[in-house]
Amino acid sequence: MSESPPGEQTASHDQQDDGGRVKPYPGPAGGWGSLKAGIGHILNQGGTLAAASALLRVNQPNGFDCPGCAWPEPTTPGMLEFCENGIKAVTWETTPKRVGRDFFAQHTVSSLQQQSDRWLEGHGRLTEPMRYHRDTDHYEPIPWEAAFNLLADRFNALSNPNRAVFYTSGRTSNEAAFLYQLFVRKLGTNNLPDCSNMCHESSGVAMTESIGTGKGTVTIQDFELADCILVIGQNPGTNHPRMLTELQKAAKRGAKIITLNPLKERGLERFKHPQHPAEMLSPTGGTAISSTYLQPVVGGDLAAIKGICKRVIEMNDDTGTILDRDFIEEHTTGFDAFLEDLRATDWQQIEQQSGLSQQQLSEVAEIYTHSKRVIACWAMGLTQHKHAVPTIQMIVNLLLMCGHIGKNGAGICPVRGHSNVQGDRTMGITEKPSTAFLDSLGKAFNFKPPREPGYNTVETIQAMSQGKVDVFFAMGGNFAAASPDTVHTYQALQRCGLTVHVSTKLNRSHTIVGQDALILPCLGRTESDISSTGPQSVTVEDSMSQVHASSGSRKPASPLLLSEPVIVARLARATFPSDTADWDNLEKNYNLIRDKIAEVLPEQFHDFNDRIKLPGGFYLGNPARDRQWETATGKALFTIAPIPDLTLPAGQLRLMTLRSHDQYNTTVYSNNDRYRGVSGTRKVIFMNQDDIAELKLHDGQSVSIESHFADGVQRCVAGFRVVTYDIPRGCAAGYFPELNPLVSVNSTAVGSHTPTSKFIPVTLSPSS
Ligand SMILES: Nc1nc2c(c(=O)[nH]1)N[C@H]1C(S)=C(S)[C@@H](COP(=O)(O)OP(=O)(O)OC[C@H]3O[C@@H](n4cnc5c(=O)[nH]c(N)nc54)[C@H](O)[C@@H]3O)O[C@H]1N2
Ligand SMILES: Nc1nc2c(c(=O)[nH]1)N[C@H]1C(S)=C(S)[C@@H](COP(=O)(O)OP(=O)(O)OC[C@H]3O[C@@H](n4cnc5c(=O)[nH]c(N)nc54)[C@H](O)[C@@H]3O)O[C@H]1N2
Ligand SMILES: [Mo]
Repeated sequence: MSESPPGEQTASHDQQDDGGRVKPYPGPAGGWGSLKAGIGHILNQGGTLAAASALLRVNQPNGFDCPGCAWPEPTTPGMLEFCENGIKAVTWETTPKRVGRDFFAQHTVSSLQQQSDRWLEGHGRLTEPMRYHRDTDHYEPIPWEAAFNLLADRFNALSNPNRAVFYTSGRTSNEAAFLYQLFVRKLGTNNLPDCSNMCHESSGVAMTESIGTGKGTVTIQDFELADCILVIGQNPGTNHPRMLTELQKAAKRGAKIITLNPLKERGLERFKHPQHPAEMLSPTGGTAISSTYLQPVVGGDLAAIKGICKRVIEMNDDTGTILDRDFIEEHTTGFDAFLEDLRATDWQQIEQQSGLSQQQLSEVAEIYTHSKRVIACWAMGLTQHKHAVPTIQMIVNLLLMCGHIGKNGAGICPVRGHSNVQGDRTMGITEKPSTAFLDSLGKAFNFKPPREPGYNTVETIQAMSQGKVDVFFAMGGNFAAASPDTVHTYQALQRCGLTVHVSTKLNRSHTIVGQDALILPCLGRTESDISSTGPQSVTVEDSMSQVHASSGSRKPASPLLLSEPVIVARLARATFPSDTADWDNLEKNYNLIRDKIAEVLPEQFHDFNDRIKLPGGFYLGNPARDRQWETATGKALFTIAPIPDLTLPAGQLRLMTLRSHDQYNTTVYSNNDRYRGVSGTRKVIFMNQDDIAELKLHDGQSVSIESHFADGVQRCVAGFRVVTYDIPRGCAAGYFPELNPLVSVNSTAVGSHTPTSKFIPVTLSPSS
């Protein structure tokens, strides 16, 4: 049996985790609850006026991009363009609390390991570079120059550049990401795993094969025209709250919103806009968002969507007018085989595997076929499954049948997570770069980039655990906590010679050290970045391919912080003293970085420095939106996939891991989850009351949870409270990252290698 990961022992004694209370939340999403929570959070972080003034610059033309999610800003932003969870992200960064050298002198790393994620990050901003000393078990200050020289020595001493790995989290700006991948490729490796590998990788793989682009085809304006919006496996009320504004406008206009989600998520039921006074004062319970709300079983979406497609065909058989025959003829291939496969699929199998009835799915097909402009949105509820890629491709099939890609008001919309995760990929943060990108990069910087593909996140963990990695370097994020298989991942990181984290705040990953370890503290989004040539701004790309500038204005949390681009440039100068790239000037003037980006990616980034001056920035374009299909056949592809049999042995449940309303990935703001009615604890497992009874458990009981994967490794967590919830039978839910010890690193989505953190087969037993 695997032992509890560090932090686990005290998480239950954490003064904030008091065992918890559960009381259903009666209100709509947003509303007064949201306003109260936002203000409460500002006060809790001890920043009153400072945080409030920073908020006035969120998502404004001359301000900074909200470090929350990747949902785009409207073309003419209102004065307050942020949400409750944006407030949390901003105040978390602008906190007056500091983790200085005294803090590290006080706490050994072993003692920090015992603290919860929330305790670690809650201590505030990092202030100076630190190096781990194994003999004292403390982090101690190290000057920047010494840190860069140490890194340069390690990089130059590698027996093979592929023995170093460079992770990126999606908050990193375009400029930092571009320099970072350049440095890494000059070193000679494509080992550039990123958080996308655990996130929307499945969407990219699926869409690239089907329609020739890995990015969504819609823009924010399309939401104003759509008459039907599907929201599948996504919880926007918590994770993309500003999306509710668009959904609310659509619902008020009479557009149909169809939700597929095993859980009843409050934001998809009702919403009251906290920044609209008239609405706030009205006694009604807000706007109803979903016109149809179906609760498939966890993992049942491929079957459900295939059922909808099948019904569309049946309806077309009756009338002959439903399919867009001209579109299918001109723009697609594979339709006949797709049709044949749908006809051969029987309803009984669809019902069994989706957990939905033929009638429920037929009703969706009815709405779909009566709509002129359809958008399909999704997020982690689809991407983190073994069959994620064919499931997303089935959504593409559904839209292609009636020509809903490449016209205004319609299209596909994978809603991204981190605020610049999409931009990082555009800048070349990927372990599998295209030949065209490498050719262009090599030409612009006069070198031969490595061609061999690198490690993705899961392969990184496996390589580290096999002793194949000497240096693990992370640009942001919290690799140890966010990755699957916590115990295994910790051991893997501990086998590295050196672990390095560029971070704003102390987190779990800093406590899981290699033989040697460094923490390099950096500026955050909200802070001013001033070089010898003047104030610098960076750029980001949102979920809908809009690129715009982001400029912080707050005084940095410490005078010793460096920006991410500067950290990379100095690292490169130390590592390659006679390199031909002009790192010195690139670091002083980010316009020069953007000129180089324009040189490497001229089609999308020509006149980059001029175009970011436009209000709202500029749109990168999307070939599929223009019905240019950059696929092998030059057409969009209908794909076929059998419905997987996901039946589990008796007694096992399908556990999905989710975000609470008060967290940003591994950053936990509080132990409350307002819309789900939980407060005071995160150690819960949401279950159907009939399953609770059948397993002879009771609500409020403390249980151990064990997962069951084909690799046979035993994985277990203890002390989780059973909570009765509106969730289909056989399904359960709980929070990430507390449940990550249960996710097998060996269970990944076919084709995208994304860990299957939304489908964990588990059994429960009463905790002793
Ligand atoms: N405030 C806040 N904002 C965030 C984040 C955050 O942690 N906090 N994280 C950011 C990041 S990186 C990301 S990727 C996004 C994540 O955004 P989401 O994908 O919305 O995040 P999750 O909490 O993982 O929620 C997944 C949703 O899918 C549903 N679901 C799970 N399994 C299935 C299934 O099999 N089928 C269907 N149909 N539904 C399913 C769950 O019930 C849940 O509603 O949010 C981003 N924005
Ligand atoms: N079981 C399970 N596991 C999951 C998921 C799930 O749904 N279930 N979701 C997956 C998904 S979608 C994602 S995206 C990953 C997230 O994985 P990561 O992106 O690696 O994790 P985060 O928690 O977002 O990273 C938080 C840390 O980023 C640092 N940080 C914040 N702002 C900045 C900045 O401006 N610069 C720098 N350098 N550092 C900064 C802070 O130190 C903070 O502690 O987790 C994945 N893991
Ligand atoms: Mo994500």
